[in-house]
Amino acid sequence: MSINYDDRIPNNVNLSSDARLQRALEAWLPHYQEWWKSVGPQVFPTNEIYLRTAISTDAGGWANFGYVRMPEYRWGIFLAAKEEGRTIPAGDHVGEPVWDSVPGEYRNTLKRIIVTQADTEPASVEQQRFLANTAPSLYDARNLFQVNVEEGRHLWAMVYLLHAHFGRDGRDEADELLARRAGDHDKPRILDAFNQPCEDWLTFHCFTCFTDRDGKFQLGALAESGFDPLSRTCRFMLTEEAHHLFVGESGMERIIRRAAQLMKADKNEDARAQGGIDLQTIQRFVNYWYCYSLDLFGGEVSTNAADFFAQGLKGRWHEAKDYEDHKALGATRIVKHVENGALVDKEIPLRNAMNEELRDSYTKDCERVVKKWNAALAEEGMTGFEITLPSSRFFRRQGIYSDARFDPAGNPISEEAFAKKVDSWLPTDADRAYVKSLMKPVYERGKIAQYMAPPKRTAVDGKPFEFEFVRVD
Ligand code: BYC
Repeated sequence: MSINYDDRIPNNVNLSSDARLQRALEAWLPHYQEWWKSVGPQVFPTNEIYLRTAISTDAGGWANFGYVRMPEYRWGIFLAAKEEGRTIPAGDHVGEPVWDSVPGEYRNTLKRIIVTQADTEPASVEQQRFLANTAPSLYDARNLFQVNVEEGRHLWAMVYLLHAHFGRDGRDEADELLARRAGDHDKPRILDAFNQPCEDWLTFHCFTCFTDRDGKFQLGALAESGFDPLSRTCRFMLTEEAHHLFVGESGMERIIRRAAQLMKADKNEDARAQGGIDLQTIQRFVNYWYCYSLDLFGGEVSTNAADFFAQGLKGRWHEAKDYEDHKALGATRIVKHVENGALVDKEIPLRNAMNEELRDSYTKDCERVVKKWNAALAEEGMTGFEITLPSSRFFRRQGIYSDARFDPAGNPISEEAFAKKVDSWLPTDADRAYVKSLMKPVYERGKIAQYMAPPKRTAVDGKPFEFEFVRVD
C-alpha cells in the first residue's frame, strides 16, 4: 500500500483514476490550507520541524522522519490495505460481505457518524493553536506539531469519505467542517469537549491523554464498521493515534513526576513554592478532562447506539476478535439510574447500552494509565498520594447522570453538598490562573520548563531530548 506523492493530494486510493473526485478534492485543498494558516499553530509556522510523514501504510512505512515546514506537510488520503473476504463484524448483517459503497438505507446515519468524527479533528487543531507560544521545550513543541498535522490528515481522511461516497451532501458537509470553529458562540464544533479551551500544557496533556483516547475507542468501533472504506480509514488512523496517546500519557507522567520531585525539594512539601504544579491541582484537571471525555461516548441508554450497532455501522472495541455473540440480541446489561435521589439498577437491552460498553473499554484503558502514573509517584518516593479516576457518574453533562449531582466516588449528593466541595474536585479559576502563570516558552535546545520533567525516552525516531526537534533560526 505505498503512497503516491506525485499527485497534488498524496494518496493510496488511486485518486487520479477518478477525475471528478480528484478535481473536487483539489478544489477543497486551498480552503483547507487557508484554514490551517488562520487557525493552525501560531509560532514556528514556517520553521523546519522534525516530523514523521507516512510513505506507505505498511508496518515499516508510516513513520518516515525528516524536517518539514508545516505548511508544506503533505496531507493525504491513506487507507489500510483491503482485507479480502472481510465480512460485516456485528449487528443484523453479521457475516454478510462488507459494503464498498454506502448502503442506501443507512446513508444519513453513516454520514452523521462520519461528520461527527471528522468535526473533532480540525476542532483539536483550533483548540491547540496558541500552545506552542508557551511550549515547555522544543521537544514538546514538536510533539504538539506532530499531533496537529496528523489531526489535519485525519480530517482529510474523513473528507475523502464524504466526497467519494456522499455526493453533493458530502461536499457541503466537507465545506461546513472548515466553517465551524472550536468554542465559537455561533458556529461551535459538534461535541462539547471540542469547544473547551486548551490554553495551557497541563490541559493539553490531559486532552491528549483522555480526549484523544476517546478517539482511539471511537475509531476502534468504526474500524469494526461494515462500511469497508470507513473501517480501512480508521484502521490506519489508529496507527497514528498511538503516538498522540503517548504524548498525553507521558506528558502527564512528566508533570506528576516533577511535582513529586519539587515537593521533596521543598521544606513544606509545596510543589507550587518550587514553581511546579501540585498534585491536588493535577487531580482536579484529571477529573475535569476525564469526565468531559466520558461524555464523548454519548448517553448510557441510547437508541442511536442500538441502531448504529444493529445496522453494522459501528461495533464494540475489538468486536471481531474478542466477542462471540455479534448480534447482542436478547442480552441485557444493568445500568444504574437515579430515582428519587437514590441509585437503582435497571436492566437494559444490550444494544441500547452499546455506548456504555465502549465507555467501559475506555475506562479500563484509563485505569491502566493512572496505575503507571502512580508507579512513577512511588518511584519518586511519594507514598501519601495517588491520582484516581472519578466515577463515571461524576460531573457529567450527557446521559442519565447529567441531571443529578454526584461526588467523585459516584454517590448521589445534593446541589448544596456539591457546591460546598466543588472547588476541591474541579479546577478553580485560581488553579487555572496559577497554571497559566507558569506558561513561559522554553525554546533552547535541551532545556525544559520547571514544572515538567524531561522525558526518559522521546519515542521520536530514537532521538535524544537534546535533539534539534525544531530549527529555531
Ligand atoms: N457533546 O444517543 P446519544 C477524536 C448528542 S474523538 C454534544 O446519547 P449517541 C479525537 C448526540 O449527538 C472521537 N452532544 O449519543 C480526539 C445526540 O444528538 P441528536 C470522535 C452530544 O448518538 C482528540 C444526542 O446528544 N468520534 O477522534 O449514541 C483529538 C443524544 O445522543 C455528546 C465520534 O464521536 C457530546 N459529548 O452517541 C482529535 C464517533 N454526546 O441526535 C480527534 C462518531 C452525545 O439528539 N460519533 N451528544 O441531535 C458517534 O458515534 C456518536 O455520535 C456519539 C454520540 C458517540 C458521539
